[in-house]
Amino acid sequence: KKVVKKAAKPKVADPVAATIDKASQQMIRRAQELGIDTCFDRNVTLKPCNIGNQGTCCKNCGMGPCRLPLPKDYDEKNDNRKGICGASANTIAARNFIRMIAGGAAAHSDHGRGVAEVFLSAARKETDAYRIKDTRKLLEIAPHLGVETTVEKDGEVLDRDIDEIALEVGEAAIAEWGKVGGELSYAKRAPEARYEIWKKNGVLPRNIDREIVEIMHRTHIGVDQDYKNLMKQGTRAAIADGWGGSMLATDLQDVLFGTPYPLASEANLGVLKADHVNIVIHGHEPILSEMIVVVAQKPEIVEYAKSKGAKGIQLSGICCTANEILQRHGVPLCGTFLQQELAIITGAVDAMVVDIQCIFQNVANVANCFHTKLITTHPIAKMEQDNAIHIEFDEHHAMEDAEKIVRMAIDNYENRKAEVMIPHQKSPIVAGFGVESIEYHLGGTFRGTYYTLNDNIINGRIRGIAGVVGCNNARVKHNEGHIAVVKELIKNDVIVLTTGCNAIACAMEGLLTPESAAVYCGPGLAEVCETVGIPPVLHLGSCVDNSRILLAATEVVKAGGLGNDISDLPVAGSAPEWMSEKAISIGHYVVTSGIYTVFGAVFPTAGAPVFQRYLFEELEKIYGGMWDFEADPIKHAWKMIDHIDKKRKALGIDK
Ligand code: CUV
Ligand code: SF4
Repeated sequence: KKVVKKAAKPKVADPVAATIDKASQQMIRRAQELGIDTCFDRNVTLKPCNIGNQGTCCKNCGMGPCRLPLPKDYDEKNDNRKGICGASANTIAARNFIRMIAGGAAAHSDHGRGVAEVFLSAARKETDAYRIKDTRKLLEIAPHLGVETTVEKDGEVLDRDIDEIALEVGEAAIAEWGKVGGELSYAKRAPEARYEIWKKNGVLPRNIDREIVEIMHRTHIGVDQDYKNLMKQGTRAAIADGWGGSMLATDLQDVLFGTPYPLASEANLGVLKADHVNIVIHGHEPILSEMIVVVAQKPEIVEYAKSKGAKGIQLSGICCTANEILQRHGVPLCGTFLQQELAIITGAVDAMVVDIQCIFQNVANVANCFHTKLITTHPIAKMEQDNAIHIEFDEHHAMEDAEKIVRMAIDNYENRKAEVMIPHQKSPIVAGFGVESIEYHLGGTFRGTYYTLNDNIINGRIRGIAGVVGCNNARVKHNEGHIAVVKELIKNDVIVLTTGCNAIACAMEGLLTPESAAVYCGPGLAEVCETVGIPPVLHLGSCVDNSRILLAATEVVKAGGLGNDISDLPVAGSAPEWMSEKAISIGHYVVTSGIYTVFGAVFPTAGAPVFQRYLFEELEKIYGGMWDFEADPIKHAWKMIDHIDKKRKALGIDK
């Protein structure tokens, strides 16, 4: 008898279970109607490997993969799991963990290096497109790189020439990646007590590249097989990222493009406009996107768009590039990491321009179903699909390259075919905060008046500070964790500093407006926000701008009254929906800078409980900060609040 099998209907995601965002739900449904798969559908069909998930699968040599899942009857005293070479579960999990740090630190730091190179060519006046814009910031960072800003002549102290300073800063900055001897210059920007802890524990970075290379060496088969010693190197590379590669990226970007100050904009897919040429910029480096912003505003380019029947050009961003051009120009946020495919599904994107990091290869496939041009721009980030157009962006012809890209998008406007469907959802936002503007908005200093941050923490109106950051992760409901954690924190008077995709999630939810304070905050935080007119959730920029959080914490320490190290502050960190290696590097430099940090979604060390306990408990004894994991967002927030209360008590400022 012939069995006729009905073709199984492809399994797809339930849009309402996949995301809390209505606009995204609509686009997931739309994609399914059109038969185009998105990450939400692939999450249903592609299940993660349970052993890899636990962090105990090793494939560092050709005898593996050696897989060491946690046994059901796990007994810590008799754990004799080992790989062919004898590597223990702790060794394997620690090696995997610090390789993630290496990946993350490399990504941030290579981004920083790219900025430093452009900075140097701007300082050498080799390019017209980039100039030293923010001289105040330049003068502020110069001393930290050993560059004098004044010169003594005949007993008189004179200001040095700005161009000379810029050149020396550029050269000193580049050297941070590979100098021979010495230590990371910016390590001394941390509070003195913090620097001493790093020094005592032998984790002061020598230079940025070396620490990453040494991770690759030490995790090769048969080298470092002591999880504590492996983590020391992980710490050194993470500090080199946070206080080095990332901080230099932020500083040099601020000098080149301007230090952000608060400005208004909008967020979510509804920022796309049906009657405009839509260019979506996605990735991380402002080097490219800054030029696109400039070109898209040129009158002749706008005229050109109009000549093709469009009303104008609408730029918007995805991922951290979005945060960069938002904070400096008010360009609206199109969406988070998980909305990159959905933006194209609208049928209204004439070009998606990408550079580096967090770009799904599948955007090329989705673009292929529409008229959308997918343009890669970076020599280290191309795609195999034929429809991906590569226009290499070079700082020496930056304007020409940007103009070519924008014109290509404009020319493509008339090719729109599929019915355009743009969700109407978008939220007003205020973004662009930083150390400078927090100080400015809260009394012009950190301590001494009714308005300042320190005084409000001491008097208890603000219970503490939380840094809530990081990615989205298709394994958990899009934005649910982000929003629940942040709302619980502000409800309990904890002010939130945000970056990355958490910042975009908060933006979409309307939490980045001063008006949201009255709706969502506890009475103390609401009072502060209403008095000074700031949102309870402050958008500090992209992932490399987590360095702004480190510096804000440092300023709070230096202003006094709250102990003498970052680990004394009522502060906690969180990444509710992390997924990238960069998030692990960030988490670890935050922890080793003295901040208790909770991750949601999954944690990649569950298969090695002893090693995990080292991260979650033992690290506190060394650094005053430690890791934790909590998938439930309310419990997650309360772990942070409890830690904040513990610190308040130790400071003697508990109510
Ligand atoms: Ni760099 S790293 S998903 S874009 S925050 Fe967003 Fe932020 Fe994570 Fe990527
Ligand atoms: Fe297995 Fe050791 Fe090779 Fe890892 S390094 S794959 S544990 S033999």
